[in-house]
Amino acid sequence: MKRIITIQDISCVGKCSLTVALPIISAMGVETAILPTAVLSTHTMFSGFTCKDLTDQIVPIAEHWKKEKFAFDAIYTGYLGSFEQIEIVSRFFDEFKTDSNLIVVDPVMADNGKLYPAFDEAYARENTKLCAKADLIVPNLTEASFMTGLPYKTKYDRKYITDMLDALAQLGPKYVTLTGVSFEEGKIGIMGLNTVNGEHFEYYTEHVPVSYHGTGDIFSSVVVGALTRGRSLPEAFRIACDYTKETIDYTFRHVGADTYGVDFEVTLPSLVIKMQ
Ligand code: PXL
Repeated sequence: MKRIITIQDISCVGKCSLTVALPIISAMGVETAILPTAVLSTHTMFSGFTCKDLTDQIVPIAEHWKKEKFAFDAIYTGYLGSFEQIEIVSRFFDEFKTDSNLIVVDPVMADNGKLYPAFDEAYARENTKLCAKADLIVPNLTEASFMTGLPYKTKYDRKYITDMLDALAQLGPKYVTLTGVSFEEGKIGIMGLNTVNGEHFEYYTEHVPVSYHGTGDIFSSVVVGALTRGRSLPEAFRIACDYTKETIDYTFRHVGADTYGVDFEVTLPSLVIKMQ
């Protein structure tokens, strides 16, 4: 069985980061090892959340894994909490990178033109160092704009997106994909660039006009699961776009569904079928 390691926080309530990566990637038939970077009572969009930083645990855990000779088919990072964590995770990449495994960095730090409460622009610049070591990065437009210095726009043309992809490629990853791209009212999706062959790929679904927390983490988890199971890049993004759209749609249509995160628990069987 393939095994991945995902490095991000545990937000105990709030359906994001590890509480979605673990069930989703496991359901895709991939062993999901976790390295929790912090324990929060909720994600940071709730006020008054508690946070226990676990930075001092990362190196001893990694050293133990080295002794045990554990290897990972993919290393997937999401929300990280500090400059120090970026530095330590960057060294983790050096230790656990092999010729055949895949490093996927989701530089979680911003959305809708704004940085999340815990971050500033210097943190965004620091994240570019992690992206430089990745095989694949999956920022949204806001994160891409903070990392490249290009302006954030809500109305744009294809040139704006391809320029953004080129600027992200300059950071160093092999494959770059922008999420939340929309050229047409009612449609949303991804556009990516394979820097090895210079080809672009893109995929769009219907845009359900609502926004839920944690959907980016669900999307990235599905991409990592599908790639680890041997799907091609365009296929992995198609599965992730379709599943994320379906899950947002289900949540939107069901009165009483929690509004802080989507009801991925209900749609997981459909993801399992997509992977057959
Ligand atoms: O979904 C991204 C995320 C993950 N973890 C924490 C967060 C957020 C977004 O706000 O606060 C702690």
